[in-house]
Amino acid sequence: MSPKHSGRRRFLKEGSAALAGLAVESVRSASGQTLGSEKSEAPFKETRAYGERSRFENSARWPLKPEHITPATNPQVVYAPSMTPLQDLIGIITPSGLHYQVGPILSTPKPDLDPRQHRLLIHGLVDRPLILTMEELKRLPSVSRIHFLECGANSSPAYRNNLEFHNTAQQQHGHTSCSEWTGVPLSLLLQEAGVQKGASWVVSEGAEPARRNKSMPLEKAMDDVIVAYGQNGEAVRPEQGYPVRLVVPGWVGVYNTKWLRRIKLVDQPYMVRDDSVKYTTLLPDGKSRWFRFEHGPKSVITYPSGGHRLPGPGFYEIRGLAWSGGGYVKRVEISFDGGRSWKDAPIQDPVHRFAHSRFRLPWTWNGEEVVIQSRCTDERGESQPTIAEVRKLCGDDPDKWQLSEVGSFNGVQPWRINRDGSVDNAMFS
Ligand SMILES: Nc1nc2c(c(=O)[nH]1)N[C@H]1C(S)=C(S)[C@@H](COP(=O)(O)O)O[C@H]1N2
Ligand SMILES: [Mo]
Repeated sequence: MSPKHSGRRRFLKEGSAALAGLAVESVRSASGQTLGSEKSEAPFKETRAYGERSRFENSARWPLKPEHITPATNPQVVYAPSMTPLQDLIGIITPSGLHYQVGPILSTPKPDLDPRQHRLLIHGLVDRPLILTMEELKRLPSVSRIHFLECGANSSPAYRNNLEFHNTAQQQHGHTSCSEWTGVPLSLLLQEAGVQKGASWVVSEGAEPARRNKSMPLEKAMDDVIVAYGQNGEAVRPEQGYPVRLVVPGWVGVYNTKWLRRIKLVDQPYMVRDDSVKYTTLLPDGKSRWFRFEHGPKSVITYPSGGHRLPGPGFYEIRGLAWSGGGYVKRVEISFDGGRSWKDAPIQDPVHRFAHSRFRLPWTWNGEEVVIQSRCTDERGESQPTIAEVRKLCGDDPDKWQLSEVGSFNGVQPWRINRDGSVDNAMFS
């Protein structure tokens, strides 16, 4: 029996009682009420040209208010709604309006680039420097791929200082999102420009006033990087780098330069500001690690997760997202006993490389306190460390939980379901 079907069959066996309960419940309440009226009470709004979600849907990026950020959580963060509500996502695509955001938009107005004026310059160690208009870029052969983005600071254990505001999947892990990106392979543009022999690194630069930039090795640039103008079937959103950005699959967010205006081929890492002053890891011996590349394997149960409240014992479908900078997610396991035993959770087909992948497992809650957690293994065979393993490696002080030679913190996320059905972040307790 394939894992895909075992879930459904198991539900039919274990869950029929629960569902029967639901059916009786709904018949009973329907008998006392009229069916929903088809007359709309909403004020009229013209949405025939471009639609919007139902007024009853209100999932939003977080933090919503400045008081959700305290110096204890992160003194660097300037207030702006930023993190994706992972617990509200359905499937594997993050709606563009809920994609997490990092950059100048958090403190200043977002760049407002006119695609007719915008140019992309490719120069440095190339035979034929190029200046491309957006129109020229869009005439070139293109690809569409589903990829996650994730900030290197995502899931930082330092967030524990304010658990009141770091109890949910969004608050603990919301600096990751997943879109279908469309654009031109960077390798094609570089071949067009003619890479010279001595070139080994690529510097990319954004068009915001600060001209944020970042270098990456030429090898990655020639592999699978996309110069993307499309996101989820339409133009890249202004917050995500309109009219064009880099998408660097599997690598830490900072490489994915938004509002892309310049690509320069050079013969060494350029030690631009974001290579050197920022985005470095201080090691115990006082030296800094300057370059971090791909994320490790990672997963989060999104239902039930911190902040949810289960109405009572009975059937639930455990749902979550798994992804890895190592490529495909190969396996997701779930533990219901504090990590002593693990059960495979089927992963939804098709699984995309460097993309959020959806796992689901039917489960019956007996009403007792329980800790649930998921563990991802990727195509390299790498697995997430459990918090017990993290403690063994890094000690008991979460400030020192620097797993990240590369990528963001990827320790296993435990959620505690309390007897009253409330769910809490159990990463630190
Ligand atoms: N031009 C520009 N590109 C940028 C940044 C920026 O500040 N300016 N931030 C980087 C960082 S740190 C991250 S995590 C990702 C976030 O992409 P997103 O805002 O589309 O989620 O963009 C990267 N690209
Ligand atoms: Mo980032």
